[in-house]
Amino acid sequence: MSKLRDLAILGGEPAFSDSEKLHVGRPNIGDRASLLKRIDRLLDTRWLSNSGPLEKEFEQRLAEMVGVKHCVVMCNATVALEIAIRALGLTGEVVVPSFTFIATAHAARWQQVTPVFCDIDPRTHNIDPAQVERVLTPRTTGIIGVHVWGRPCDIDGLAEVAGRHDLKLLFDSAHAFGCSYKGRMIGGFGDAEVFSFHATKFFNTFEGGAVVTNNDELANRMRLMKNFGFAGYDEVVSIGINGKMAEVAAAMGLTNLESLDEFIAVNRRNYELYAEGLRGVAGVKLIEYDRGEENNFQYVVTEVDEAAAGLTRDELMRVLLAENVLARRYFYPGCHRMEPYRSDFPDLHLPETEGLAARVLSLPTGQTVTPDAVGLICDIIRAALGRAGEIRGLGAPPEV
Ligand code: T4K
Repeated sequence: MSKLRDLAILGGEPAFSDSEKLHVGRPNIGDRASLLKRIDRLLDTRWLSNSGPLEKEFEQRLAEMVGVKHCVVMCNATVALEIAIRALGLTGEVVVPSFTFIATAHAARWQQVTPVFCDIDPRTHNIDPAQVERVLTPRTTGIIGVHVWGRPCDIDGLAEVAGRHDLKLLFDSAHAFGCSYKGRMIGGFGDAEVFSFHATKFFNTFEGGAVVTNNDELANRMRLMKNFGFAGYDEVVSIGINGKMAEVAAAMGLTNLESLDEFIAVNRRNYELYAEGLRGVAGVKLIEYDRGEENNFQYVVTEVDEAAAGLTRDELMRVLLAENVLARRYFYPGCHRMEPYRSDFPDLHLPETEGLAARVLSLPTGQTVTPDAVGLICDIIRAALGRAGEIRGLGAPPEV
């Protein structure tokens, strides 16, 4: 890592070399010895999948942590969402925010349920219950709330709308493992909640996900669904799919649980350093977390205001890319602007979602990002804004 001399976009050396490239979503990895010991054991016993002992232990640990009756772990969160959608009996239309990862919408659509997009509250980045109410139709059977960046959405507001219209309420909690809402851990709200343990999440099982719920019957149905509908060795009682988690993934999960507090502490440290480094930088605003709640701080998200910063979000992102800082513009351009939804709803305009999708820039954090690296990234941002005129003078940069 070199000190920042001249910005790479203006002809200087990149602050980070190719081998030091910083990514958003670089995996956190817990204690290797502990992981390898578990893998050795599972290889010795030759029990690799299908409700193995590690999967059971992992489910139990997660349910205890979150404070729910049932945790059903799965191969990833997208399949977990699909299974939850199907097990809840959602049909017709479900209301989802457009400002989310495409998997939220695709999971519904893959189950032949139409995702109907609604706008967000620009202050929280989350689905807005008042906007949900506007897009309900007689075909609506449910709402999928998303806790974007791990910041809980207005759960009470959504529950109120769902209750009044007799709708199911599912949460895509892919970002919110380890977070709380009004003092209760995320996971116990609505009819069910879905976590992602994908490699890029702060807590990962390589690939993985889970549905958590307090509903016994729903949990049973999902357990059958994730295992082809098998109720016994030779007895299939319903249609199902293969949504199982491999034992090696559960081994990673159990190992990473042992380092969960450390992962959160590192994220928190980096978040605080970014906050300090970007303090007073006009036009680059870091999102805030409610300090009265549990947070995982896994996303360091800024909003770039072109008028105040002198650069657009995309211009600033190109400056960072040139320095080998792979910042990401999640969730640009919004699900409703991606196929097949763009063709399904060609006239749909969601002003808050579209405005936010043009401002948001996510910065690297996690185990692989050191305090020095955070300092350097903040220096790059400050330098870029200080030389906005020259950067703009470079003309229209190529599309990223
Ligand atoms: N709902 C929400 C709200 C979600 O955010 C997600 C997933 C889901 C549902 C579905 O969960 P899963 O079915 O995946 O369990 C990434 C992840 O693939 C995706 O899981 C995540 N959200 C989303 C926000 O981010 P991409 O397209 O950004 O991935 P990619 O390949 O560009 O990787 C991101 C960065 O991470 C890259 O710079 C490279 C780095 N990376 C990635 C992997 C996989 C590594 O350094 N090592 C790795 O092993 O989607």
